[in-house]
Amino acid sequence: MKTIFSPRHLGHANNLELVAGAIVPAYEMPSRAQFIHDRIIEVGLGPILGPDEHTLDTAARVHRKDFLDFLPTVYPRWKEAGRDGTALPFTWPTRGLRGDVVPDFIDGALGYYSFDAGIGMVEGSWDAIKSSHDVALTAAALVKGGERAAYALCRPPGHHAGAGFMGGYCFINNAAVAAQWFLDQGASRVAILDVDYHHGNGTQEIFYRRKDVQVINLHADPMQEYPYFLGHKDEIGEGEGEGFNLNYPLRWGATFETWNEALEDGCRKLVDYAPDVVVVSLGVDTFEKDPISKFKLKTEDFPKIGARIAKLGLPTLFVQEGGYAVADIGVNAVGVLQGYEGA
Ligand code: SP5
Ligand code: ZN
Repeated sequence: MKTIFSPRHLGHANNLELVAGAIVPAYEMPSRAQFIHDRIIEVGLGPILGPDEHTLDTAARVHRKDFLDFLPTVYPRWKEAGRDGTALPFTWPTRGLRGDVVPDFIDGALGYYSFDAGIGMVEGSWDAIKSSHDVALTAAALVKGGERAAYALCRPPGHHAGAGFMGGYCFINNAAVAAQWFLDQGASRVAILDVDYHHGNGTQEIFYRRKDVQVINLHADPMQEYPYFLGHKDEIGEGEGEGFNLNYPLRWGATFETWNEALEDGCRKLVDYAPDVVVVSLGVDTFEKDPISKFKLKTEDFPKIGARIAKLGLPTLFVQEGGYAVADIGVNAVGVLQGYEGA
């Protein structure tokens, strides 16, 4: 399997986030991608290639134009305000506040275009975000070109980013952009299978009223876990999209056995949908040693996930999302891909 990867992710570094009452170094750090990169070489998964430059035209079909225009301006405006370090929001337009006016000053605009403080940006962040987007589209083109599967080693990840907001380490929704690109290239239906520990709220929001993209999410129950405000079972899609959004919320402590039952059910629904291509939002933060998660998957379980996905018999694009047990992330993420290849 070919991997698409860009060293430009390295510019998105040394940023901070707000967790458990403290400002801490962001869990979403550059070494994550480097560990995966090195593991690919170690096991000889296949060639690692750089991305081609892509315009943001496809992104503009799943994101709001004003949001895409805003992203590259964040850090320049942060500096204009006389700051350095990490650009972070601290005020959000919740119920009872105006959600329809973008404040002029950067602090207000950051709150307007985000839903949490997990989106710290530094000087090199925009370039990394753009490269991650390019990585996803370049890998998508490999699949469209006839590869059975391809791996987009994206960093930063994307599945929490909605049409008009960032959050949860995510800025551009790489998987959603890739899905839209497949449709624009002639696919009739695309399924997105999100196996990250956290609910892919952004992906759900983007496609909630659409039937051309089926969104299947396995994740920690939002009653207990981030992102808290989306990901319940009764969210099934709306209008034309009704029935095309499937959520499998699982309680803290879920083992592979429990998790795998949800995967099986999701795979059956996916096969019924008969998509032309599958986009896998591949988070490995379901791992038992993940520092911010509470599922119990073991290293030996990840290849089984890949093998099950291979059994779908569909062209597959893997898009990297979360996973924060940095020392194990390479073995686990590449384990999924090896499981796919071996099946
Ligand atoms: C892409 C992705 O996986 N994003 C995840 C964003 C999670 N942000 C919230 C983290 C909350 C961590 N709380 C537990 C702290 C344990 N020390
Ligand atoms: Zn996650």
